[in-house]
Amino acid sequence: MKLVIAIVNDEDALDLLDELTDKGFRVTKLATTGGFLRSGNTTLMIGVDDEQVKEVLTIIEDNCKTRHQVVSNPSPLSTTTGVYVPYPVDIEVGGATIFVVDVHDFIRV
Ligand code: 2BA
Repeated sequence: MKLVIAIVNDEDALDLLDELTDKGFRVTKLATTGGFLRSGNTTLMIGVDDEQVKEVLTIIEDNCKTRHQVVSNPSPLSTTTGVYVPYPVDIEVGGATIFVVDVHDFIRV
């Protein structure tokens, strides 16, 4: 058994959740925060049999879009004055960041 941990954009999360549950997968949704942007994202935990991993990855890929986001990054105006001015930086976020990990035990009581 595997645990698929998928970090996705909030805007993609509900459609993705719908498709996964419609197809019979069990999913846990967590409200999470990205360490870099410090903004909300969604983490889904999906426990599946080994042979179902490929189908889950395809569903995630179909539902999660890559986005460009402009963030304000403080940069030193001068190293001697220590004055910082924000400047815009374009970064690409997602579609999804996915970890697939082995499950040692799966227990439901
Ligand atoms: P954040 O940490 O908020 O990162 C959002 C986006 O900012 C990243 O998109 C990436 O494009 C950029 N970014 C992150 N760290 C950076 C850095 N040190 N320098 C330059 N740019 C940086 P994604 O790579 O698609 O990641 C989306 C979200 O997935 C992340 O949100 C984080 O919540 C999660 N994530 C990504 N890689 C991870 C990892 N190795 N471990 C745990 N969570 C991860």
